[in-house]
Amino acid sequence: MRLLALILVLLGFTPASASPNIIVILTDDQTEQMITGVSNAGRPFMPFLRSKMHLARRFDTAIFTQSLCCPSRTSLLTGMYPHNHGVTNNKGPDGGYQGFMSRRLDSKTWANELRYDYFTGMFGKFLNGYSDDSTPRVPDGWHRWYGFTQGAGNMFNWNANHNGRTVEHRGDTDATYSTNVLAELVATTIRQSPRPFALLFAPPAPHLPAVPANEFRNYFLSEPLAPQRKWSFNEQDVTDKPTAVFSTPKFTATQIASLQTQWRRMLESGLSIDKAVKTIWETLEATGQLDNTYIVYASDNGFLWGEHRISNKLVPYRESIQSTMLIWGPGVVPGIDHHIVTNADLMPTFMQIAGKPIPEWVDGRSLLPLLRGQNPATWRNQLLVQGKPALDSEGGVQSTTGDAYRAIATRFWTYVLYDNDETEYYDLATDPEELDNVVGQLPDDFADAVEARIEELYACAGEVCRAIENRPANR
Ligand SMILES: [Ca+2]
Ligand SMILES: [Ca+2]
Repeated sequence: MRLLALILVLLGFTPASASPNIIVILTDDQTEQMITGVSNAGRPFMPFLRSKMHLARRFDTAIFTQSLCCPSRTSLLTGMYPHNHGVTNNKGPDGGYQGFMSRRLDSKTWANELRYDYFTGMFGKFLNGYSDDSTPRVPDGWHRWYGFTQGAGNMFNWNANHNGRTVEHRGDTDATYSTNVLAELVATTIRQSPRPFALLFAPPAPHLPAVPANEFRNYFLSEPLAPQRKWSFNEQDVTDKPTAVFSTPKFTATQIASLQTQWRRMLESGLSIDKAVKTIWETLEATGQLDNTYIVYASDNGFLWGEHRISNKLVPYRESIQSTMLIWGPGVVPGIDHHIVTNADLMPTFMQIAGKPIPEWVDGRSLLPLLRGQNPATWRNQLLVQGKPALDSEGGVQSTTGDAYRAIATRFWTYVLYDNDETEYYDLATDPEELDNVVGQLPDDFADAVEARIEELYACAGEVCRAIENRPANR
């Protein structure tokens, strides 16, 4: 086939359609509610995105293998699970950009695999610690690189490494606001790309401190903290929960007010991301490429906003480990899809889109059959989710914040095994807010089987992982 294609090109025939383009829009700490939700006054939090949601395959059970920036981003880039790529923290030898590069994982990303066929580009926050590196370089695989090097949390006044050269952005006008600048760079790249492109747009937004653009400041001035409506908010009875949660006091009125302010700022900075999506979408439309481009919209992890008395990611509760992933593209059948998907599935999906073999190191699976509306005979019924390793790589300190665990998440339940041997089980069908840990009511043989499966999944790689995940996960 390749030879035939080559001959046709030499004879002056161009293929009917070029390889599809790929754009990943990856946001930081944006929860599902912030992506798909609507304000108290009925205004969508992301109005443009919402207006296009009916055209997307909308995966409502997108589970993170580890709800933390670097582990999740590394899975998205390489298709590997954290226990195999080894980047299980945001810093230290097993974390961050340094942990990623010391393992030479830049040679295992989709960008690197696609670099001869595609024009690849990375715009924004790559991995934590990139800004700390004394001589940040351009990781392998990227033709156009625009990585944050300084003030990664800042939306105004920031530096970037542009293909090895430092670029400074100074000022406090919206023209220098990082989400806007990065979106324009993506748009320019779309217009100028000499061949099919595969781009990662990774604004540092809406991560706290979440400084909004001037144009959206106070847009959600009177917006209440939505999670406050849940029963799980400041959970009244935590006697069912492990020690870390049981020993956590409720949020005070002052703390709740502070959470509410942060919530509003994140929503306001989300409006600039929404504008960026519009810029990208309209640029694709104007250049006639929209129908030949896959667009992925995903967050790198979820977050708890006071549920179970917690304000954090990493923990095994659904607002932390689960979100919605949206994908548009040629042949994509729109609709809500309940299959369990994860960030590690994007790498093999892109390989299939590009017509390339899926590398042997990949643990995830291609989403292409689901995107085409097929119902595969077998699919993942469960996914291993892990917290931080109990031994902190910084100094060997035992984690006491409830984030040292391994868990199995299915569509219907979560079983959590902490490194200190505490356990949790939630039946999402009867208890979607995870108010009642009923692990004590499980038959012993079921709990034993789940814990054995956790061990199996923690040791698996590639095809073995996929086979274990496909097993039934009924109670
Ligand atoms: Ca994050
Ligand atoms: Ca409870």
